[in-house]
Amino acid sequence: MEESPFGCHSFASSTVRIMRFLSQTASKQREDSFIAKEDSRPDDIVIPVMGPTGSGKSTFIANVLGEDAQDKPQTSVSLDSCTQVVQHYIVDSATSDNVSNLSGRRIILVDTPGFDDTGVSDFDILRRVSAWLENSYREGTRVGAVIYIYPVYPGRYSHNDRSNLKIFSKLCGKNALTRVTLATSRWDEHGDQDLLERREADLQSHWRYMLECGASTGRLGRFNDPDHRYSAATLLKEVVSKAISREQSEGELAGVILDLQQQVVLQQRELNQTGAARELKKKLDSLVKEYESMGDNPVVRAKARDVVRQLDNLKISVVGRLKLFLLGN
Ligand SMILES: Nc1nc2c(ncn2[C@@H]2O[C@H](COP(=O)(O)OP(=O)(O)O)[C@@H](O)[C@H]2O)c(=O)[nH]1
Ligand SMILES: [Mg+2]
Repeated sequence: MEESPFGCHSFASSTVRIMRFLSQTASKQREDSFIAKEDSRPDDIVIPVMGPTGSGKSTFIANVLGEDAQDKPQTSVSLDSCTQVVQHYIVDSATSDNVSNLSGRRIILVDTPGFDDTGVSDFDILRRVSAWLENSYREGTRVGAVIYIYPVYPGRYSHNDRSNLKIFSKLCGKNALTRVTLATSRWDEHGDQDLLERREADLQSHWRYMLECGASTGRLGRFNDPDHRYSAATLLKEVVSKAISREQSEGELAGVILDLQQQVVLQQRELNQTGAARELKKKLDSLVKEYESMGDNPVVRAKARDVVRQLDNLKISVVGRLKLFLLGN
């Protein structure tokens, strides 16, 4: 049999290889996707949606887009995430039945993979988000608002949750926090509203710094309840109207430059020299300590190896350290 360009002999294995090659190419393209200048409008309101895996980011975007949308994000049915690339979805409020009255402007919702993903390392996630923000910035896109989704449903607010929020906060930077909405999801999942409200108050005490710096809060449920209190469209309208009033008070359409964009594009820092990456390094350092205290077994060893690999990626060079010292955080 003639050898195929992919160097394999059987049709079945060459098909598998071609598929794998195509999917790698596709995921590379998607990973590096951004809003090209010719596709963007100066008054687009760009909103990255972030938060832990499984918190409901893709569900929120899918609900905004509506059932009939042809292109919408996949949501996960297990703890494994579906969203491993950064991808944007356009909501045209002039034509959408779901979200009318948004001044007829286009809203661009950016779905992102969350940290603590089962299949992708935190470092890779930060790299992907950073690449998206960097490329979009270079194409002239400015962020109008940022939504961080976290489940309200009772559970311990862990050290990891705290670390992830710190990475997020550093990624935005203090000046951008007035554009941030910290939204709790899963308000439909528990009958006891008082309990959920106590849980929300507890979460807000963990988020105090960001709230004191001007971040807002919001609520989400899976279903569009009859009075739309927790619907995706209601949250989006709140976020967009805040972004528009901020534009009006600042007198221009341009959104905000996130600290990560400032550091990577304007200060030309390597990713590992950014504030967000330094926060990630702290998280990984404390994970290594945790694994050390768990004793030796194959699972812990595999996890520790993965974390050490990420720390290797984050190694800050001597030049980098000097730059950080001179530039501050
Ligand atoms: N009950 C309920 N389930 C939700 C809500 N938001 C998301 N989910 C479910 O949680 C799972 C993870 O949601 P997904 O949007 O994929 O999370 P992501 O990883 O943040 O994108 C899916 O099974 C969703 O149906 C919510 O507000 N209420
Ligand atoms: Mg998702």
